[in-house]
Amino acid sequence: MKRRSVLASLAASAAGGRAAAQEARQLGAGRRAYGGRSPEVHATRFFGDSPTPGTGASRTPLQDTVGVITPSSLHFERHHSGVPRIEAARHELLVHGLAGRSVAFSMEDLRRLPSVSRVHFIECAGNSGREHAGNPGETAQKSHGLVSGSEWTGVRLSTLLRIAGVQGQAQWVVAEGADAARHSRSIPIAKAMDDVIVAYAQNGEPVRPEQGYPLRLVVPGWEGNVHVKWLHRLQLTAGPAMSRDEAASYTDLMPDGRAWQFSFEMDVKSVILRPSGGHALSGPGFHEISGIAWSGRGRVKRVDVSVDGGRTWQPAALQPPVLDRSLTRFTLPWAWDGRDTWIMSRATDETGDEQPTRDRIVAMRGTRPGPDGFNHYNGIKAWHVTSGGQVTHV
Ligand SMILES: Nc1nc2c(c(=O)[nH]1)N[C@H]1C(S)=C(S)[C@@H](COP(=O)(O)O)O[C@H]1N2
Ligand SMILES: [Mo]
Repeated sequence: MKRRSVLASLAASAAGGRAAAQEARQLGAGRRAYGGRSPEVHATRFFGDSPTPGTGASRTPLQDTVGVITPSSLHFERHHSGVPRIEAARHELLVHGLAGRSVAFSMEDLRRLPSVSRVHFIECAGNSGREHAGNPGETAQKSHGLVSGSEWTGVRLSTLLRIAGVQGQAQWVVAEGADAARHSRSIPIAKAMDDVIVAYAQNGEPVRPEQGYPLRLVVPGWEGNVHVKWLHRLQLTAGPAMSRDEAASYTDLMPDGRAWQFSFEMDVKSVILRPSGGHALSGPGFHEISGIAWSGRGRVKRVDVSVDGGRTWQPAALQPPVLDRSLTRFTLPWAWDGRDTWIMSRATDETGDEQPTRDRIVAMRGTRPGPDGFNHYNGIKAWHVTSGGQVTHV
């Protein structure tokens, strides 16, 4: 859209300003030792009932976020046996197995080691699976809210493994959490030595309890389940542990009855967040389309947006920073003509992988009954904009 027409349509739609200068002046509130958000802001995580307390997930209100960092209080949660209460002063991380020697690191030990800070997304493998099943829910939060972005700070896993020493036969690292489920996942040694972070901080403060306080694994680009929270043990092994979470669940059933195992990387995906399901456009004219794209295989290279139901596509702008295996914000100026339409986004990552249509995924993987659909579903997401400006899911 040309700049002049953007401004013209905005000027036409903007309401007359109120005389700010005439508002009464009064002394503001005092200082606070720990800040909170404005009482006018109400975005919350969403969760339904769950059969047992402590299990289940809560979803990030993506439609209320901007940029690529999710406020820690709104980071999605997924836990299998609740949030354990852990005292950092007494917490230890044991590295053992096919190591040169067993080492128990205290939190203080970890703080003394060289640190890194990286911005990465974490996404549950089940995120947007209900799109596949055909019942995604009406908002972006319900359909795609099991992904969040944070800056994670901690020690490289490779640093800890080098300190403990890695025996020649060690091919895997089994990470275990201190929660009642003793959640554990196996990670190939090559990934462990590459970019995995043992994180003690998130967005500038200690990791939140729901995110794994005092210590969690961050495994850039890989399915959320591998990012073991409340991390207390790392065992070097010759083979994978075949734990419940990598054998019974987090495998991907194919139409022929066989299953994919260890589908670690999250595929390229995107979703338009503004406008998205539940929003109402105030009228025809200028609206910025804004959304997020991400890939577990590297940086997002491009995002194309269609505002005519997929007939034509335009390249969206990628808002810096565009980081490796991080949420990436895209925007497109849009002059809505007021007519009924469908808007959708299609991301491509730096490996050349392009987000597929739902039809293509269904052709490859079939459909099966069940409310939650498949893991690792990354189809193109469309929103319906009615002539009245209501935005609904398709
Ligand atoms: N110890 C432990 N780690 C865990 C889990 C768990 O239940 N226990 N859930 C996993 C799953 S399935 C996901 S998707 C991510 C979610 O991380 P978050 O709750 O910080 O968003 O944590 C993973 N790590
Ligand atoms: Mo998950």
